[in-house]
Amino acid sequence: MAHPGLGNVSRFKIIDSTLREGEQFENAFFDTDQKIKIAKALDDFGVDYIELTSPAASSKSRADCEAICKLGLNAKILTHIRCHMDDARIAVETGVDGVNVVIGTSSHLMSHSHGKDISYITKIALEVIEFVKSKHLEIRFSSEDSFRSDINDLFPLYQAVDRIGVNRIGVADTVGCANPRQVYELVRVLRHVVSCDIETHFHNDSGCAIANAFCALEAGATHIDTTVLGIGERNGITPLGGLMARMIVSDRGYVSNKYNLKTLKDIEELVANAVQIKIPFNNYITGFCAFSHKAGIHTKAVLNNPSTYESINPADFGMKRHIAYASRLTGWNAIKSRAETLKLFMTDERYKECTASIKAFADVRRVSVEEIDSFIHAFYDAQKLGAPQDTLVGK
Ligand code: AKG
Repeated sequence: MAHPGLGNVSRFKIIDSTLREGEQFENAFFDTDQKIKIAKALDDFGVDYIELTSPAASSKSRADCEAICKLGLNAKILTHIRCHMDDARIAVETGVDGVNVVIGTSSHLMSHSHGKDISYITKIALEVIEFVKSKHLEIRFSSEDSFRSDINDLFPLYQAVDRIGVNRIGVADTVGCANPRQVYELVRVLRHVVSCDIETHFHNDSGCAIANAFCALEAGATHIDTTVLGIGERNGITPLGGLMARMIVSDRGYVSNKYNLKTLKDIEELVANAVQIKIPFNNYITGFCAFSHKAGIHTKAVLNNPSTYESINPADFGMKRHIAYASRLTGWNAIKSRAETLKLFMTDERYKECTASIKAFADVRRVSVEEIDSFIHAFYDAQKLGAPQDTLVGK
């Protein structure tokens, strides 16, 4: 149950929709085996809900939904359907724990998609909700394109479904146009308009999907929709890993006790392989340079205390930080650290001389880690033999 007036940054739930919204990603085709692996991995990670494609979409979708329901996962299984009795009748037969119902409420969708007006929407919503409730399943009602919908339509509709005991209402930024302030305002008011839980779904077209999810929680939303790597229609929705990155900075205890964070990379690789994409270099947490430090000023401080330039501890996610030392920006502390790792101990003066030579070398062209390691070795050996240091530059 929600706590009106208080943010839910420390008690949110995740509805992962990789197997629904994610199936709408351009490259996605999940066979049954892949869906089961992904569902199990998400369950192991600890997501609260797994949302599946409507069983009305195709016969395979229905069979896969039934198969996943039989796995006996800890996560609750939802299926996502149109606000239509035909879909609802199929959904309740699949073994799901709950049904996520959606219908467009913006003038764009009412005019150009389903063609129904708000009084029809209210009537059919109530009918579908009563029906699903009569089967003792969880039911959520969402207004697609909420941020371009008229609040004079939206609020009475939400109130009507709340009155008959819907478990959650859904707020969806279907076209990714909302900004964090708008999200905060809408959810804050809604928090006082309905007593049920509030689920939110943010597309990332304008780059606000994570920030919007965070602001929704601050304003009192209870559930956030995610997908692994953010895959979904167009450029997708709030990514699971990105949400974890945001939330662990706000409440490390809640996030690290509740979710099995060390499995994030494996889940992302599983999904990336299934949809034939590479994990982006700048991906939250798992991107190849997410915990790399390069400039001399940064590496010196991080070697002293990582919190100087890290807001997230990579170890929380089973990741490692990386000190880059093969560049013209390298500082002597990084070279000293590397030399000590190689068991090549020198005086600080020597490390500084070695660094000056390395910087001169790396100023000319791109250099590799192996080259710098041999350089440190040569410098170490030469100093033992008493060779002049400047003879080493560029060798
Ligand atoms: C969207 O509006 O983008 C959806 O995918 C549906 C979201 C919902 O059911 O709340």
